[in-house]
Amino acid sequence: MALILHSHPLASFCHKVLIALYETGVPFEARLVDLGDPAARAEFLKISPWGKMPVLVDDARGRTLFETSIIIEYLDRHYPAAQPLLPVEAEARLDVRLWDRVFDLYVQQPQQAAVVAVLKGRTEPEPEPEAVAALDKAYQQIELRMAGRTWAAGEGFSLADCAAAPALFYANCVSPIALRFPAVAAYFERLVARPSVARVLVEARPYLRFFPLKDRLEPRFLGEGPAA
Ligand SMILES: N[C@@H](CCC(=O)N[C@@H](CS)C(=O)NCC(=O)O)C(=O)O
Repeated sequence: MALILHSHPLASFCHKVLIALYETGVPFEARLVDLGDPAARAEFLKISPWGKMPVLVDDARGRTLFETSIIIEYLDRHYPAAQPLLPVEAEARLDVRLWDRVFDLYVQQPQQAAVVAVLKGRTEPEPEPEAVAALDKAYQQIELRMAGRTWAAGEGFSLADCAAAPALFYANCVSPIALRFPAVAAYFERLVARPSVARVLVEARPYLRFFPLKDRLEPRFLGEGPAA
């Protein structure tokens, strides 16, 4: 198969690219990376200089790509969805890229740091207060942004929403969104109802029991309630 995604079904940045792949509908092979296995890690480091997932290999075009925003921009250019994930018009494109950065840097990063701290037993069972405060600050900005909007940037589902879905999904376990941030909560519901996102979350289900904050996941995401 021309496209190979080296990834893990639990990893939030892998979800971001999987969502984009399902939006485009392009066929690809998902190869599971087990960074806990020294041999697999050594092999992975040959294609991922910083050892970060996911990595997309496009044999047909002779390219190996890392960094999720770049991978999605590449997919948008060479394997486009019915609706582009990055608008063609420069100002609209800038807006999409801005909100992609907001979700990666101000939501993904603190949630990842909090989850890693729990994983390493530094803060169990409560996430670090610094991470919770950083997320709440981000939620305040997203709340202002999402008032009256359907998607994070532009009219359609975009790269920014690919970034938002996994970021908010895991951040919600570190600092719950509902009640305090109604526009963010409503946006989150639109995201998890999107078929590409719902598919990624269903595929992640068998692995969610390994998520360090699994007790904070809503039962519906574990397949124990109404489907996500
Ligand atoms: N900025 C990177 C972040 C990727 C990233 O942090 N991936 C995580 C999985 S969600 C990872 O590979 N972690 C493994 C590690 O840091 O050892 C991107 O957008 O691709």
